Amino acid sequence: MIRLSLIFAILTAGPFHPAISCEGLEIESAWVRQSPPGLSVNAAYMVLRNSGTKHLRITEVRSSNYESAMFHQTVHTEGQARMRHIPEIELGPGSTFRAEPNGAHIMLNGPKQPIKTGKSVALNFECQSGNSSSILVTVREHAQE
Ligand SMILES: [Cu+2]
Repeated sequence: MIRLSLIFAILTAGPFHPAISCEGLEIESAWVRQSPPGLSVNAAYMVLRNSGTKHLRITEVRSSNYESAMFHQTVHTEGQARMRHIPEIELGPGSTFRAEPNGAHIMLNGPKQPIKTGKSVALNFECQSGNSSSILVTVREHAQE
């Protein structure tokens, strides 16, 4: 119960109140990294956790601020960093998926408006259950401590 109330406190601390409706899905530490000028992609990072008792599958991610969005995994092969598309995120009960710099991320392609530090980006996660969870994520230069 302590953990749940803590998460509630974090979610309600910001100016926006995210509506979370994928059963059991908790989203923490979400941020979008500001890209260097001229680059038309951004990466979003966060921790996705299944706090429920059922298997959770995220089948799609979208953003109304971008032409397209998808889960990516950075893979290092032969001294090169490549990005691989992750079609689905599977979360068993109690398990966590971390999207962090140099690892997994949500690739956001083709911003519809200029994306600047301090702005909010909308992300929508669709789950296999047919429900979806929406959050607003702030654009930052670095992860928040
Ligand atoms: Cu990517």
